[in-house]
Amino acid sequence: MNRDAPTNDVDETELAVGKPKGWAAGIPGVAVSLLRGVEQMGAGRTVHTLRLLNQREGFDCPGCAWPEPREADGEQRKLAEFCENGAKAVAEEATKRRVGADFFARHSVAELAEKTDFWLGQQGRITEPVVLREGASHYEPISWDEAFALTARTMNGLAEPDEAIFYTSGRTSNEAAFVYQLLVRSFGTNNLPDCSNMCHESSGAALAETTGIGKGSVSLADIHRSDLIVVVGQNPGTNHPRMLSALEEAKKNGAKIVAVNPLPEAGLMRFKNPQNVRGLVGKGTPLADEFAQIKLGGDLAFFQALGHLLLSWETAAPGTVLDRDFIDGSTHDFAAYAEHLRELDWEQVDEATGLDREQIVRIARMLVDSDRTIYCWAMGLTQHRHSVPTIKEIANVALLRGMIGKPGAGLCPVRGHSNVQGDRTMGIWEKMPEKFLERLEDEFGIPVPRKHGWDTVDSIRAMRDGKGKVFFAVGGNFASATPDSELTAAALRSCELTVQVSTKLNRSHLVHGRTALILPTLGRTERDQQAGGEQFVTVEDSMSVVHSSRGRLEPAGDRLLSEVAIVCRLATALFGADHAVPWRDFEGDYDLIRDRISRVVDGCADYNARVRLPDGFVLPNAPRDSREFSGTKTGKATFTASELEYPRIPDGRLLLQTLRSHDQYNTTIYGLSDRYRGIEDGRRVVFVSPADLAALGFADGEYVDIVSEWADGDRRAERFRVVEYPTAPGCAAAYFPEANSLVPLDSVAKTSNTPVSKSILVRLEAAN
Ligand SMILES: Nc1nc2c(c(=O)[nH]1)N[C@H]1C(S)=C(S)[C@@H](COP(=O)(O)OP(=O)(O)OC[C@H]3O[C@@H](n4cnc5c(=O)[nH]c(N)nc54)[C@H](O)[C@@H]3O)O[C@H]1N2
Ligand SMILES: Nc1nc2c(c(=O)[nH]1)N[C@H]1C(S)=C(S)[C@@H](COP(=O)(O)OP(=O)(O)OC[C@H]3O[C@@H](n4cnc5c(=O)[nH]c(N)nc54)[C@H](O)[C@@H]3O)O[C@H]1N2
Ligand SMILES: [Mo]
Repeated sequence: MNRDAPTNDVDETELAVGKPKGWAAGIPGVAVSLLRGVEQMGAGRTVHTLRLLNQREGFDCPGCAWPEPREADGEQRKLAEFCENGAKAVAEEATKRRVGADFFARHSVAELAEKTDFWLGQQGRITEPVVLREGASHYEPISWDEAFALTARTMNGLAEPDEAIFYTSGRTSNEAAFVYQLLVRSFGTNNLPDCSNMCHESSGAALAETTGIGKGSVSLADIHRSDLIVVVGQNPGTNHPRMLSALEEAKKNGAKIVAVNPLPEAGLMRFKNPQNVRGLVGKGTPLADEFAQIKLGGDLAFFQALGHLLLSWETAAPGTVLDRDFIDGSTHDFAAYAEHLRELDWEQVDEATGLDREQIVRIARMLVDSDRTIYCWAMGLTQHRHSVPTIKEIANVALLRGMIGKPGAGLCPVRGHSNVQGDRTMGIWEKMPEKFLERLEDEFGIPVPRKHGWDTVDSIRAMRDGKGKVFFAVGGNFASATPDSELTAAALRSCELTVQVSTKLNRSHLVHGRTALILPTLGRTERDQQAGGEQFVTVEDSMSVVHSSRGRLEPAGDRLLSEVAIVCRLATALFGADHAVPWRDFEGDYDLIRDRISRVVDGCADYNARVRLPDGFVLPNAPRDSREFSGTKTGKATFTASELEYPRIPDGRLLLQTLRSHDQYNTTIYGLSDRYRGIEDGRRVVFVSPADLAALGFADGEYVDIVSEWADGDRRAERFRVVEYPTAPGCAAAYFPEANSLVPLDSVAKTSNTPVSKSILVRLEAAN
């Protein structure tokens, strides 16, 4: 096996297109996870590492935020509680390849900037802090002390704290997130954009209004117990593979599944569970009972149609459809919602969804026949102009039947990054509620700013306009993950200083400010040794379970610092040794940070003790725990009436969504294969339906430029291979981040300000 990084850049002339698959996981999944592990880590380390993944004594998977089974719910962890893509995520981090000072001496920044994201990520773990000095062509080593001094000097030299921006990606542990937001607020700003701004922000905004808490209301056990699961705008086979086991178990218990998606994703159709023999050699379990092949952005219309049908059936046969007790006792504004949906323009529903009316009626019937319905969704719903009203519409339909706050039922936004939900709980948000800020102020006796900070999109605008001058990122890959790649790159380049706390090389190291730092950090798999002994950290999964994670592997290098240590040392450089916050003590013993978390963060009392319980603890969630909605304005769950909106597609145009292949973790490209969709050895593809190809005069295999149209002009992404694919008519797809340059910065969801990455108006032009 070759453990060296590829020396050449990828050659996409090898790109091959085969038939899409109708099932997910099974033997190829197992084989791929082992192969990727052995390639990057060697055989012994692969077995050792995967054995600890998601086990109580081991570390939390750095992949997605899907929860583990809990004994408290009468459930058991499996011996191998991970999936193919989790194993890839671990292999990426536990790789034996290294990027040290010699690497940076060999490659200029200009040369590295020509490489693909795949190549960059494949070079291995960064092992020492490096600096790119103003005007220099290469990164060069710098001592940790000097790196912190340089950062502190630049930050302290700003005219005001609001000129600095502090980004977080969702892998950061609760402890690191807590000290990081404390540093940022001690410095005097709330400029804390995070990946969530581009991810589930729309879910948070919608749910805060309807149920009073911006999180989901189901547990893993609920999924197993439900009798109907509606999966909307989500591709679990690739992005949350362990969810397939949960869906399979629910099916075994008699549940039905409805999949709503413009693409017939393999993981929604049939699952071959690698954990059992039937799954490995047999046909597997069929999943979706109904597949509604909806058009991009048609979901608001779809859920209004469902709501309309339920309401009219109730009128026809009172007392048979709605959960009247729940509606009368626990909700608000039902009358206005019902009045709004009394009439429905079915022609608009037809145009918006592209679905058969009969299928919509069948699905509405399934809702009526179900006693325990769960609604799951992800990026297919959150990254549209009208995402917030769309998610509120799902809540409406759930409320009609009382499907919240009872076993086997509820709302389930399926989170992305493994600790994105925890970071928010710990205060990573540009607009944390007053209660949190007040407690922070009381706990530490420091003034905490109240003016809301910039989110991701506003941070880019601020840098573009010369108002944001220092950009600091704990994790992530801001330059690649954000919209309008060229504009964002120019914005980053205008900064005085950019600092990236990273594990691996990525585009954000090459799209840099006048001076740039790369600060290498420990990954979650690695042992974290501090003055007070070996440390563990804590994380929160998609279902609000908080638990510990302890790295076991030898660190990738002896100069790496933990994220907590980096934040604490920077704080000391910034504020001096006798600051109100005992940064040094925090660095030495994370229990001291957890003591503070228990006093500042809601629901975290007695944190140190409870995270040491074998399965951790579950954060309180009033809607789920007691059917209470104390977080809303009225103290009741809120029905909302929204105008029917959907994207219009002019003649000769397509709507483009940008999504993930099976072989990437966001901007980290594991490989060039999108197995389930039949793509091998390439990523610059655009999936188009046969009918659209015929209408537009293109054919499978041709090369096109994709041109997006926006009020301020066109944006072009060159040379994509056309792939004829069974997507909904009018709706095309290409991979993120290759297509990010097509997303206009100002194309954002109302209320949540999330970039509209799932409906970009484009035309195709023959490539030169
Ligand atoms: N292996 C792996 N795991 C991951 C990630 C990864 O990159 N790789 N990323 C992590 C992160 S941060 C996140 S947020 C999640 C993302 O998880 P997903 O949301 O599953 O990710 P996407 O690839 O963006 O897929 C969006 C899905 O929604 C569908 N869709 C798009 N637009 C619409 C629409 O208008 N209506 C409906 N009904 N469907 C639509 C698409 O066809 C696609 O199936 O996964 C997490 N897990
Ligand atoms: N067009 C389009 N754009 C999108 C999306 C889309 O669907 N379409 N999805 C959006 C979504 S849902 C999200 S969440 C964002 C993701 O945005 P980000 O979170 O910014 O991006 P990632 O690719 O997850 O970040 C990967 C980098 O994180 C670093 N890293 C990995 N592990 C660690 C660690 O333990 N510590 C530290 N410090 N660094 C680490 C590595 O250097 C790696 O290169 O992208 C968004 N952008
Ligand atoms: Mo995400």
